[in-house]
Amino acid sequence: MKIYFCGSIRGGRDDVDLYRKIVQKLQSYGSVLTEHVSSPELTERGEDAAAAGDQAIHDRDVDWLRQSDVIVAEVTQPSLGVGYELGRAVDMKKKIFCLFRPSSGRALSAMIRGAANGDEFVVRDYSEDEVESILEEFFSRLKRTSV
Ligand code: 6K6
Repeated sequence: MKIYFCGSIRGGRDDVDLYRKIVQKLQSYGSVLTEHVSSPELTERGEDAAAAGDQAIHDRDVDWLRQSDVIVAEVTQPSLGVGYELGRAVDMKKKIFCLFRPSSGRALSAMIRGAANGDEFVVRDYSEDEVESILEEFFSRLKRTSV
């Protein structure tokens, strides 16, 4: 299974340790195309971004989105890029799982929460200590419904 993980980069790297934990868990279910999103070396400013070029990053990421079987997004830290990826993924009719932490004190965008339909697009409120069990639950349901 190919998994596309979305997390904030230029939107802010406050949750990078959590992204790492999520990506590690996701790797037990398949290959994570966007492992770099969880890298502590990747900062908001991203010197390597200049080397690759934004257009190359965009085109590669959209191509990976197309290839992926499932999208998992940590959406607590608002990010234009994550919102864009989710919009493109909806259009591609991908299976999407969004994770949001209400303990952040933030309110999730209506364009994300309002897109949830309990089937292809799932939004789950959670706390950090539940992250592994929530992913287990999601992937076991995914396996049941895709066989
Ligand atoms: C690195 C540091 C700053 O900018 C970069 C560029 N590098 C990126 N490399 C790979 N994927 C990226 C990059 N920038 C954004 N993305 C994609 O958009 C990722 O898949 C993330 O899920 C999302 C983050 O968007 P922003 O708007 O928070 O950067």
